[in-house]
Amino acid sequence: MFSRLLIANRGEIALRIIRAARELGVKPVCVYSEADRDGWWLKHADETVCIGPGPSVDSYLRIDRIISAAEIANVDAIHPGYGFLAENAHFAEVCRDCHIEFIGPSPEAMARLGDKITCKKMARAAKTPTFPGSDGAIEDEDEAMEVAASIGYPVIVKASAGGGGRGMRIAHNEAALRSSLTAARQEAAAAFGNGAVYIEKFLENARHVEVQVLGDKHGHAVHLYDRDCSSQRRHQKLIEEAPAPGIDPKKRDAVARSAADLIRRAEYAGAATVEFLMDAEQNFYMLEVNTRVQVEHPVTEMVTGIDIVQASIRVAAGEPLPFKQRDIKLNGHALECRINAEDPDRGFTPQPGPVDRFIPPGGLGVRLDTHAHTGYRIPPHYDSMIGKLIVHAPTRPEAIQRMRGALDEFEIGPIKTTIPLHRRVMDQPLFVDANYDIHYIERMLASE
Ligand code: MV4
Repeated sequence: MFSRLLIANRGEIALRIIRAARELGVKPVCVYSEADRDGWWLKHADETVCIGPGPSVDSYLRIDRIISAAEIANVDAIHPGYGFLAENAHFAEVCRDCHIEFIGPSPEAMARLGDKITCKKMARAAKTPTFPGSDGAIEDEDEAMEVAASIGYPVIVKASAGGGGRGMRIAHNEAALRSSLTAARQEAAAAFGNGAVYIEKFLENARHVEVQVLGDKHGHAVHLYDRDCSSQRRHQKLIEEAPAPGIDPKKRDAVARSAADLIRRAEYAGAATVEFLMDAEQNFYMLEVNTRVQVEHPVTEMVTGIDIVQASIRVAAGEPLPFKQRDIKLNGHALECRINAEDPDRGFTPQPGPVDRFIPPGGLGVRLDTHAHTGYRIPPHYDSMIGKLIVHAPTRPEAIQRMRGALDEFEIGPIKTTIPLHRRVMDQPLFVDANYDIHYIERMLASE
């Protein structure tokens, strides 16, 4: 096991990684920006190194400064968390060149799965279900028309280097496809330096279901079942739950196993998430693979009892996965509400500034992952998520009831947060009946 671990991140995920490192007897080292100087997670690090001014381009995104900090602090590994450099294959490569273990996949595995076209090819080989569409990059307009004619409209044009909703266009007919293709190519080339695009059948009114996977360096991969992340607005998830409601047990097992097969074939070590869309008939289609630990990993931890962050550190240190697929059992239901410092009544505008009042909820089955507290000042430079409220209960209705209570106990002020929005969602019949899709939050907001 490592003796010292540098955390190249901030806020709640830095704290989450500190806790996992401590439990493994690994000494956490934190880098921080000038805007995070007073962050209380830093008090729990063995050593801290300032890496520059508040804006992330001058600090948390600076590979040179993070590597310098790693050398100064004499760490043997770096955990990137999520966001910032977590899915940057160049950063993973620099770590390797500097003989520092990157906690995550090899740069090669990251690049294979990060490129949507190679990822989809690997998925097809692993028998992970994918959307019908082009076999690889679209070469010319004629090919695009042929593919679209064979799968039928509507189709979606996606950038191979895109993801998370960037670089996509929907086309309902030939004329629209012609212009979408040109525009998508140009956008992708400008935004990602890679103009490769592909086409697939566009599915409306789907659910977003994703499978948590863990791989090690000894050729093993297991899945930790699924989460539903359909509760989102503009590709920002708001509520996640595990397991995904309304899936037949056989179907659940088959899809999850296919996700683990993909990760095994990619020779992937670490935590990964295989994203799918699911239609009303429970057909699954892979979207993309996230090569990092995700914000919503706690819901899976609650229903499986497995510490995903600890596991990611263990496998990076070369240990084999400490469990087999048959050891992994689902227990109860978990929900996560993202607590963002945003004003839902003003288009979700960020709310930086002082938190004068912060009264956290508690009790059986209530988990709060946060770096915020009374007296904390939210810096303007970063993501507005200041915490994640997670509940675990024997059944989904009990989890919803527990979440209602926890949201009622939770007080944050004077800044506005997403807490009142979550309270409304917990009383929405569509949510309570799990009768929702990827658009229902936006529909609910439009109808209010
Ligand atoms: C799709 C799709 C419908 N059909 N692909 C959006 C983010 C990126 N991961 C893929 N996305 C989508 N791909 C096909 N073939 C609809 C979306 C999509 C979406 C997916 C998940 C969660 C929210 C979404 C919101 C709009 C569109």
